Amino acid sequence: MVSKVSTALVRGTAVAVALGSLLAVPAYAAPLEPATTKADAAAAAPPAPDVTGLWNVLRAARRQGAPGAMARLDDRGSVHWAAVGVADRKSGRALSNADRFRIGSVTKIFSAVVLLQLADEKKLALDAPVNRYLPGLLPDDRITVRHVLSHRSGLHDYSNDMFARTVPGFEAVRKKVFTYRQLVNRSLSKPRTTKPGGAYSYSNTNFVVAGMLIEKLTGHAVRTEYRNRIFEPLKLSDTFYVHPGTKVPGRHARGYLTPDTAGAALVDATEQTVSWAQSAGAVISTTRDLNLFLSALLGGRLTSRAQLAQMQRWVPSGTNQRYGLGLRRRDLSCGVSVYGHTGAVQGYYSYAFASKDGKRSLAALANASNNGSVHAAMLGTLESAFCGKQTKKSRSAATPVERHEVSAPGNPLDPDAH
Ligand code: REX
Repeated sequence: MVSKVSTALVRGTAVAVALGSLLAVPAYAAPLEPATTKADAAAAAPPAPDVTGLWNVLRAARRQGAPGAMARLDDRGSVHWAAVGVADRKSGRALSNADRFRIGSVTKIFSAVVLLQLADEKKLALDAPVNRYLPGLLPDDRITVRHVLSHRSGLHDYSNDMFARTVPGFEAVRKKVFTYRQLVNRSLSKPRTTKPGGAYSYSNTNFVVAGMLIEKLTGHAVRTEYRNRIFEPLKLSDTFYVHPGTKVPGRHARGYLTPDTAGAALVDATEQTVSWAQSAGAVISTTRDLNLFLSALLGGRLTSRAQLAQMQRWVPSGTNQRYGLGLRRRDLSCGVSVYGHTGAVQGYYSYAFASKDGKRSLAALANASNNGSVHAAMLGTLESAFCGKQTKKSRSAATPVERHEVSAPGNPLDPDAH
């Protein structure tokens, strides 16, 4: 818990809480790697954070077009937080770390945790075919639960087609309610991208299948399992799954989607069902709750050690990146690795990462999306939080943007954004 707050760092427009286009996907070979590497060891004791740098990153994200940007860093009992810009462009209310927001694919960690708990309870085998639990769902009996959770199933990502045109694609589904099966059927209407267990190929379909597995194995909606297994035990009181409700409950940041046409007005995307993502991306949370969640996960308080190790069997997923089971690893420019997920749903770019031992965690938000320059800037929060102060030269070696960490037409990536 919070024992000390660095008040010197609480400044700027925002206020803090109570204490407390996708780029083309390269083909990667997908051999499983050992769970622990040299980089993991370095991550256990990261350099002191650069909080001034963190503020600068948030300001850079604003300059790139985000209405607001914020971050919260929890470091062995110290809390640093920072926020710039607005939560609501109409009212002009300042963004605050107390604001709830849509976390997009950070949801995938929650879904994976539920399934790993079910594996702990011997109700699920990671190497069993998905079709053992959901007979006839997938067209290939060789696709296993592990393949799905590591994006190696080859199931086409239906959201690529859905959002090929960003604003019309979004408006077409904003109020829609999909069944899981409808989303899987959309995927199955397209050829698969790899053979079962082949290369990493990111697809939201995988985590829709994960949601179906949770419902089938427990007999409950994912909302119930998230709540009983994670939200309530960890006292994540600002974390919700409201699908198919369209509102973010309570105090929240509004989310602004950047149209593909340069210069077009931002679209307020706050209200939507997020039914297109559900167990792949529909959770709502805060920076505080995300830090609590990742610290608990990496600290071994949500699964057995054995399942946490399964979660961290990595496959290459991009430059300086690996994917485990619903978990990303990013290898930063200073040699430290961090563990968590990025998120992108319309209007919200989110970031939730922690050190190997979970004792340092960083959650950040920009209330913009479909803006690659904002995203590239926000990745700098990880460098500041886990690499500390660096020379300009070492920063220029920072990790580049990956697929599904999105670049928008008309918004070229800004190499200086860090
Ligand atoms: C959906 C389109 C992108 C967003 C997507 N998001 O697949 C998942 C996610 C849920 O959070 N992925 C993250 C839209 C990044 C991850 O897995 O790390 N883009 C937008 C477009 C582009 O419509 N045409 O930026 O809001």
